[in-house]
Amino acid sequence: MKRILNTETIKCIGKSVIIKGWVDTVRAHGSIVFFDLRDRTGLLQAVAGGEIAKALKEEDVVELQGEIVERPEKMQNKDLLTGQVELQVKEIKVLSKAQELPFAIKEGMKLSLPVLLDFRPLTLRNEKIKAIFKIEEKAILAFRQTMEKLDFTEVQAPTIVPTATEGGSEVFKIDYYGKPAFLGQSPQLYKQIMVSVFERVYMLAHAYRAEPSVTTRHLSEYISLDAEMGFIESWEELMDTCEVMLKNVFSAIEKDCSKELELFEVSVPKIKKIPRLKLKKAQQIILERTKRDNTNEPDLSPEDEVEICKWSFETHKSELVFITHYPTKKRPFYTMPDKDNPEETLSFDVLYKGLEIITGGQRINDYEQLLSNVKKWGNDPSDFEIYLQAFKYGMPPEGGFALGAERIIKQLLNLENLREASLFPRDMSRIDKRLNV
Ligand code: AMO
Repeated sequence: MKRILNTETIKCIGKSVIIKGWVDTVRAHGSIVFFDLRDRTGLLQAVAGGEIAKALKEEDVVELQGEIVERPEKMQNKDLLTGQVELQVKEIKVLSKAQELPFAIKEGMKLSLPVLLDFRPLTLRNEKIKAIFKIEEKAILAFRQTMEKLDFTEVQAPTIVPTATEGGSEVFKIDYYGKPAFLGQSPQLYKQIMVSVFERVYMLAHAYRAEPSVTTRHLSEYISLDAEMGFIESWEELMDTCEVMLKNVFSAIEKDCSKELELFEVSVPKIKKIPRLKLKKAQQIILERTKRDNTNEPDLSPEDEVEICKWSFETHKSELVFITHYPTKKRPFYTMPDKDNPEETLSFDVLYKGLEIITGGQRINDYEQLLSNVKKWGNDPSDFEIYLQAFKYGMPPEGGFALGAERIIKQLLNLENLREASLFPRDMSRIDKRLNV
């Protein structure tokens, strides 16, 4: 007999079946044991007697043979997909015995963050924690499908690179055959090069940032969903593309992950037109609302990001907002200055419920201008030789953006810490094991 999945059992009343999975919860009633069996489709109640059943413990992996029967009306569980039936077990094969658990997996997100991460293989088995990554999978898939539909080509970028790209010192240096190299802070330079090949490209990249402090919004390694497009008519086209992508990502999550969203008691934002405002204007609004004067700052502080999102929601019913025209001196060398005011750039961030989830903008596509900026930003052009080649030999007006996968999920699900949205987070004090405790 071939194994069937738990959710298939509802069509098998009266039939003999084999199912396999993990023992989720065990409830002994005298000589009878009730337990839920978990497989990739969900839970199924099983009822068994005998010594093997009595010895079953949570997380044991078993193969069960038995008959699917309909539960009496008042014993049916409406909250469970298979709640109408149960398996009357005839034979139990233990495929793998689990050791005593350090905590009940049901505790899930109630566990402290260090425990959540120290026991990741176990805590990921929790229904709600698992849901985070089901939603993340859907977000990434929808990103990919949207870009494909918009005629972008998927490409892969190396992550061992000769130089930092995003400015700042947040870069991991590695020993590369006795020579210095770095882990890529972003696939930025490669996606730009690839515009000169395919016009429109996207990538699901891993990006590395040697963030010097532990915050709830930074990881040392994160998933960067990158897109870059050539022959743009205006830099606003980039924001239009972002909007389409976000709309698709959220509606795919809503369509395919309703059960998972319910666990978090959240719904996806309904995106129509995301408000767009210049950084200076945003700072003015924040000053008026809070009396906090950050009008001379080159960026928004975390509190300012929260405040401007509140404003966006109150005045435009939008949980997301574009902030544009960040100062030239604070953006990476490749960012296109606004020709009406070269102190500002044609760049943007998307903030969602108080946190930046996307950065993007138009790039400098003129070779001489780019070369001069590489030097102005204190870099050695020879480190950028391959990159600059693409511009030397013809690059159309272009731009793009990158979405932090963990960040959008954190914000959607109201998670307290970005680490909760990363399967195996890397931070200052952790590479699977704790480094400094
Ligand atoms: P930026 O550095 O703003 O821009 O990064 C883009 C997006 O990546 C996410 N992100 C992070 N997520 C988790 N941990 C971090 N340490 C971290 N750093 C960044 C954020 C952010 O919005 N090359 C440009 C993008 C572009 O212009 O196309 C870049 O990397 O969601």
